This record gives sequence, structure tokens and C-alpha cells, in this order.
Amino acid sequence: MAAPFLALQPGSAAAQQASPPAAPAPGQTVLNVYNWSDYIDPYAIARFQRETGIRVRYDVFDSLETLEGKLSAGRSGYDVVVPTSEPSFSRLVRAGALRPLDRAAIRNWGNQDPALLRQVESSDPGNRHGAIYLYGTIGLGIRPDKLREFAPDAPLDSLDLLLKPENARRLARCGIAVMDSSIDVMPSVLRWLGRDPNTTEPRDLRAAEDALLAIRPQIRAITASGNLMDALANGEYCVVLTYSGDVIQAQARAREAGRGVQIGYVAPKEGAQLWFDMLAIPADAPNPEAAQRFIDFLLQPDVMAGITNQVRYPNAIPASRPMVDAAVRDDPNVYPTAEALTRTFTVNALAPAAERARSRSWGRFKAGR
Ligand code: N2P
Repeated sequence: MAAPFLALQPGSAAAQQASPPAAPAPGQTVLNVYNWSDYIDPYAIARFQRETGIRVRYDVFDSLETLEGKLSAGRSGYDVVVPTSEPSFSRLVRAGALRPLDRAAIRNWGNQDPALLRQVESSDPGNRHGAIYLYGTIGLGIRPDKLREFAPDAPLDSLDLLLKPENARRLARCGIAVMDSSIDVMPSVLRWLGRDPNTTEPRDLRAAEDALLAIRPQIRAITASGNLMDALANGEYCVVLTYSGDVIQAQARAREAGRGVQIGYVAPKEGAQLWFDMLAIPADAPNPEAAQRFIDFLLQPDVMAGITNQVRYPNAIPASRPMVDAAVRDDPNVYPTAEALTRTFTVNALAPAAERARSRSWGRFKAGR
């Protein structure tokens, strides 16, 4: 995607994605940020620019495959990137591709929930290379009213809705879509099959591939997550497998549009994949000092509350909670309950050969053979 300077039309979806280019003033520091699409509060960028005089150049991606492709060669030119704890962030940590954070320069570091930091320590021993940005689960965006119409007896709390061929067949006319990411989809399919989401056994992979191929004819779109949110909000699909907050943002957009499209989120009862997106600095970042300032800025409670209110993913700063809109704060699909968390699972980075096998399997699923 293009490398725009961020426009400042708060609230508009477009403002989160792109803007007309505006050149930095001569000598002005530019901070290059590479973040997920629909994943920032435009006011936060405006405030950072105003307070620091640093110009933010903001690019977006919408799958881990795209992010890894961009970063694996090095010299991406980015100062701040937002890889998911597993597998991408941990792979970058192990490859030495990230710069250790200078904690002394991140005064707001201590605002993070220590229990959540401990959870990501398995990806980054000592939490040396990343601060937690936002987290969430992987599940289904659904239109409950349409499901009742097309498949009245289908469960509304399970991946059965998508992965049981008899359900997929009935829901196909109403629209099924899956985000295009083997990394982020295969583990949930394995879990639904009762197998280890982190398996490297060829027969497990084959079973997941067969399960996906069995519903392949019923799937209308396999496309990057960034293409699914507005389509879901517009009522184009009845079942979409994607990231939690993207569904909850779609729900909010559908409500604003007022055309009667109801959206719900399902964290599958078989176990939803839990992930953490990390703020990190590439080892070869052109401007690591500005990157540190940006991370420090984001870790402030009021800034994070604004981000959570805008994008509907939970953050790791407990002091932000009182400033999060009650509707967002009390939505168990945004902040999972302790009980729901016991039904989540996390993934590990696979060895390169296993990752390639998974990606080939995904390619066969997409091609339908
Ligand atoms: C934002 C999706 C981010 C979640 N649109 C993926 N980790």
C-alpha cells in the first residue's frame, strides 16, 4: 500500500488508511510507522505530531504474511512495526531483527499490565524488544438474523457454523468469507479438529487442509482481513473468519449506517486463538529515537483509551480503562472475561520447513484442490 502522511479526519475509516501526501518541512524528523489497517486513533497521531514536531509517515498491512514479507529482507525503512507476538514477533526477536528497547527512555513502560507482559515473555524473554499495543482473538463475524433464517439449527457459538459442510452449504448463498492467512487461520482449524494448533505432523496438516477443502466451494472470498470489515458492515457476508476487533468495528459501522445490518462476534467455544500485537523497532530503523518516543507516547493511558475506543481492541494499560467508553469496556467480546480467557489458546512459531508446508497447504485450499 502507499506511504501516505496521515490525514486527520477523526472517525472516518479512510483517515485510518490513507491521506493526501504532505511533505515534511525541511529538516523535520520523519517517523515511519508500519501498522495493521484500521488500527489507530487518528487523533493520537495528530497529538504526537503536535507535541513532538515529528512527522509521522504511516503505512498499513493486513496480514502477517505481508508484514513478514516486508520485514524479512531487512532495510524496510520502518521505525516502528507491529508484529503479532506469535509467530512473527518471536521470529524477528530470534533473528536479531529488532532493536532492544531502551526502557529508560520509555517512561510509560510501567503502565503495562505485568500479567500480560509475562504472557508475551515466552515470545521475547525479558520483554526486551516489544511493548504490548493491543490484543484480541480470532473468531467469526456473523449476522445472527440471517443465520436464523438460512440455518436455524446451526450453533452460534462454534466453528461448526463455518467448518461443518452442512452448515457451510446452507450459508453459502448468504455469503462466507475467510481472511487470507494460513498463519492466523490454520491453528483454529486444527483446534476445531481436536488437534494441536502448533502441530508440525503432516497428517494433522492434511486433516486441516481436508476440512478447509470440504467447504471451499461454499466460500465466496478468501481475502486479506482489511478487505473484510466494510464488506461485513455492509451486509455482504453472513459468516466471516477474522480478527475480533475487526468484527466489532464492523458492528459499530453497521450501526452508524443504520441500514439494519446486525453483526455479532463469536469466539469459538472449541477455543479461540489469543494474540498480542507488539510495538517494536527494526534493528536497522532509520530513526530509533523517534520510534522510542512514539512507543512511549502510545503507552499513556488517555492515548490508549482513545485507540481502544476507536478500534475496539483491548489494550494492556489498566489505567486506560476508566477512559474507555462503557459500551466498549463492558463488551466481553472486546475485553474477554477471565472465564473466556481459559478457553483461548496461543500459538508458537513453527520451524521454517513446517511453515512452508502450512503455506503450501493453504495455497491448495485457496486454489480448491
Ligand atoms: C486490525 C487487525 C489487527 C489484528 N485491523 C491482528 N493481529
